[in-house]
Amino acid sequence: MSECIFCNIINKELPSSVVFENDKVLGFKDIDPSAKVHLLFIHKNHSENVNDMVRTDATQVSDVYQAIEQYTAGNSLAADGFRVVTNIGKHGRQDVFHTHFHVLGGEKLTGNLGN
Ligand code: DGP
Repeated sequence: MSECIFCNIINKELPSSVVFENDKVLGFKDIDPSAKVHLLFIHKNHSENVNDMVRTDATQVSDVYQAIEQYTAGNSLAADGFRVVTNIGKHGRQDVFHTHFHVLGGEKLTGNLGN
């Protein structure tokens, strides 16, 4: 087992509800949803946050966004709209230090992006 819970999810050493998978990216349901639909999209290569990801290999950002586009295009999220959020560090309230992109939707979200 890795110390990183999302690496363990990628390696199937921890269970998750997978909604999307290809050779580079995994999408799965957030364990503590903040909206009717709350998914997490992660790259299979570990990085700590999106700044770290860009410094390591910026193409990973497009790998993740392409996966989000492919997943949402196949269901009502793209038609109705959704939000993508990535938290960085303490002030960003990041709790899991494997870069992840929250995909939120399935209902009209609040306009509040702050605390
Ligand atoms: P953040 O605060 O941006 O680091 O968000 C971390 C998210 O990860 C949070 O919404 C809850 C979710 N999460 C934490 N542990 C697990 C887990 O073991 N499984 C799943 N599916 N989600 C998790």
